[in-house]
Amino acid sequence: MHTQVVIIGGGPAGSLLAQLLHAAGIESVIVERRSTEYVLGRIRAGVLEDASARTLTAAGLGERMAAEGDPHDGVALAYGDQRVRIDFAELVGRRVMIWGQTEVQRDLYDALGSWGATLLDSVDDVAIHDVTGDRPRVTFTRDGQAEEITCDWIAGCDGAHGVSQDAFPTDLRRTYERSYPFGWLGVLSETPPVSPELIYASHERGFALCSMRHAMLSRYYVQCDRDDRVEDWSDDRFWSELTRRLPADDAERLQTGPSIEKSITPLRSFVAEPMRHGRLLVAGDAAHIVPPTGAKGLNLAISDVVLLAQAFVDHYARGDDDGLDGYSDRALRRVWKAVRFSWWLTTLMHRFPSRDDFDRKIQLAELDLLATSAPARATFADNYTGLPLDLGEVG
Ligand code: RFL
Ligand code: PHB
Repeated sequence: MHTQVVIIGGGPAGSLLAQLLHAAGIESVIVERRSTEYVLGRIRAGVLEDASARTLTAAGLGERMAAEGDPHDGVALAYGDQRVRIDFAELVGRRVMIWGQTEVQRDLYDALGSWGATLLDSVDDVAIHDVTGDRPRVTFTRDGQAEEITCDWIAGCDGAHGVSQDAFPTDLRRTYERSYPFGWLGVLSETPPVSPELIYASHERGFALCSMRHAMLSRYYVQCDRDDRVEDWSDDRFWSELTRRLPADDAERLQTGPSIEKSITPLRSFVAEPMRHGRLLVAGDAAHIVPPTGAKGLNLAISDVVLLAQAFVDHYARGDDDGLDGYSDRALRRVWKAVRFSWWLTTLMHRFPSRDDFDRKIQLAELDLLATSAPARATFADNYTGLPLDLGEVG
């Protein structure tokens, strides 16, 4: 088989790329390690930046989001019994959209299905070959059969545990990493959200986040030890810990119920540079990971893909390779700003086991600065709702 672009990974980055390429008349094939059922069942991100929501709408994926998503004009930061509201609408004139990654993924797969995209799922042993030549190849096995696809380009959209990173020679690749000495325990419950807007809470016992999917589905997180297992956290322990970390009036309002999903995520910042080697270009979690505190991972996957799709369009439609040549540098400029914001917010809001009272005083001073300074809140709002892409929106 031959195609123009082989996309490794059918998560949000890979499936959005296939959708944008199709709209421009560029052929692609997606190879995905997991079953479609598994990909559609994953519970992950919940917050879309303004530009991400507009990108999805421009790509024809906005209908359900417009009807069922929930635009938010602000979030609250809580510490002790205090709350600071960051009013996005007033500070930067933008908003975010509460629309779960699970829904985004479903809309993407429905759209791909509607025009008959080639999405090969449940493949094994994916391997990348000849990226520095003119005719790269991807090999894999499917239903026990060895298969090969030749192509012009390979897009590595295979997430944090994929194979595309290994195709970069170690002497060409530089990695930057920070791991944090804690994780997040996330719970989904069929209860009304405690507050209409997200609450990020910094507490002596550790961080907590109150988020939601819709009026009867809440998503909550508490900071936990890196090595904790889900079995260590009964529902009772989870709710009691969450309650202790919220301001008293929120804690009183909190409605608890059985968890319908519970998982632990370790927190990590990671960037691998460059994002291109020969005819392989990587996007999304395959190139960078951020801790979920800033709600940036899915948004970065979308903004990488917007740049990448435009670069392919320029290449095929006009023979202009500036976009492909500049892809890595342009994407990384944006990535590093999101890495910085996610690291900063993680550092501000979490309890670090090795830190002392001085560090806590600095955190509280910074929270107080946010409470009392509109410019400090505006900087937060600018980063949280999403810095502009240095490329007009796809449309
Ligand atoms: P994905 O979603 O991991 O998709 C990669 C796909 O590649 C497949 N794959 C392979 N396929 C073929 N061959 C191989 N060898 C392969 N290896 C892997 C995988 O099966 C998968 O289908 O990466 P992508 O597309 O780059 O998307 C990135 C986002 O999923 C991720 O950044 C976000 O979920 C991060 N994230 C959040 N991002 C936000 O923007 N806002 C949020 O509010 C937010 N909250 C979160 C999050 C991530 C979390 N977890 C679970 C890490 C909250 C949590 C708890
Ligand atoms: C979520 O709703 O899952 C969520 C929201 C905000 C974050 C991270 C996760 O920063």
